[in-house]
Amino acid sequence: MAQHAYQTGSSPFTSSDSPKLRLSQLSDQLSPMASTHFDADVVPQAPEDPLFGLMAAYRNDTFDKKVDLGIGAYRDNNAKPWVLPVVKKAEEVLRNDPDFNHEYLPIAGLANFTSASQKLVLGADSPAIKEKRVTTVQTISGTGAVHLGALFLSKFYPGRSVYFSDPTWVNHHQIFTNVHIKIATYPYFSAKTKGLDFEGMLDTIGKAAEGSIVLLHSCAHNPTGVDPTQEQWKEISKVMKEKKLFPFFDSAYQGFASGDLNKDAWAIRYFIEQGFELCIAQSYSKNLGLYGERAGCFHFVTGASSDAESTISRIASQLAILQRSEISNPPAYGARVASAVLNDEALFAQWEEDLRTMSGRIIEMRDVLRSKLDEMGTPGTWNHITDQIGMFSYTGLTEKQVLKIREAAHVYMTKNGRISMAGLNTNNIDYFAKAVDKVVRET
Ligand code: PLA
Repeated sequence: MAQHAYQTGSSPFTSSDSPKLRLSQLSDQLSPMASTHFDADVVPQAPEDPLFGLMAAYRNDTFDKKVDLGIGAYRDNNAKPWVLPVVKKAEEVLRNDPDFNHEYLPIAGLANFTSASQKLVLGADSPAIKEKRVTTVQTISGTGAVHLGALFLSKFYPGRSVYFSDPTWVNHHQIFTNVHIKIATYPYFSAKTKGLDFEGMLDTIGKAAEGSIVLLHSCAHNPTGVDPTQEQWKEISKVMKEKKLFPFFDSAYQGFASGDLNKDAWAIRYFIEQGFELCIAQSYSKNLGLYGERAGCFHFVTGASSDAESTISRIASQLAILQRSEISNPPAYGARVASAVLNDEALFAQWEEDLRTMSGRIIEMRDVLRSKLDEMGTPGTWNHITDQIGMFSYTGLTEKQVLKIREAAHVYMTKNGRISMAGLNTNNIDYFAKAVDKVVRET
């Protein structure tokens, strides 16, 4: 144990010393004996998180016309966060429930939330649910689900690499690196067409080592807004089956892409029909607007077999151990809100309407932005704005242009040229389109 060399009794410095001097004197006195084995020099300064750093920069900007197109959080037409009407109703139900309390949830989470979440993503009549081949753990939203899945795979599926789309949500890299899974990438975005590089994707996936993990965005790909068509998903599935690859679906935007919860889950359900064993990270941040409540699930689905039920029980038991050591048990409030919505027919119908409101407004903003750029004859092609889907558009603006538009017009977007479409509205879209036009012509 480190020993302390504090002098007791008299003060080691006089009252006229400056606080800075006093501190340095004190540290001189302490340093010879207070040293531990911890070498602070091994801790380098880490860079600020680019996305949360961007949010802070936006907040500190006092310009009245500033535009926030950074983080993927829905905003209404007044650029304000939107509490979904269905969430307000569900919260009222909770408030009036005499049994509402703040007890711990079980390790695997709120049971009627996790079971309803399985149905939401896999479909109510999913054979995997009927055959009891699915296990679900409530997580710290989508991020926690990706992490729990990665941790589980690092322990029970070791030595495999994970393949990410290039580009992908940046946090995927950090999460899998933290659990020491090797990372590879497959081509995804074609800079030329600003659409899917389907051939490149299939080619690389087809060459991956058997058993590799392939991370797929089930819909509304982040950051590109480019999704495979159903025909393309079928081909991806075929190649992955041949190579015995393991799909890891990140489902952070179900209902947000098309406004239709079933349509947005199509790829996952198709892969399960094809007999894949797979896992899913599911988030309610965007589709229920529960960002800060951290509501989500991790699902593991095994293939059909006579001992599937026993396999799934063993997997569930191990996930529970991991969960217990990581977070003990998940946060309750968001899961209770989501559960109230998922398990009530009238609230569910209201939710579907709210989803159509959000996705509809985003689609409308895509149309308006594209026609404004076309009308101004802004150099380049802009069809990708309306071809892309979901929360984001990958504009094709270069890093230089992104920095310029921030400096000159106070428009905030990530350096890769991604914009959160929800940050646009009828009040700022004209300003934004003109700023894009200017930066494209000048930079
Ligand atoms: N997966 C993908 C593909 C995401 O885009 C995000 C969030 C998550 C998981 C995690 O979200 P959750 O933990 O809140 O469920 N992406 C955001 C925010 C919206 C972020 O980076 O944390 C984004 O702006 O990219």
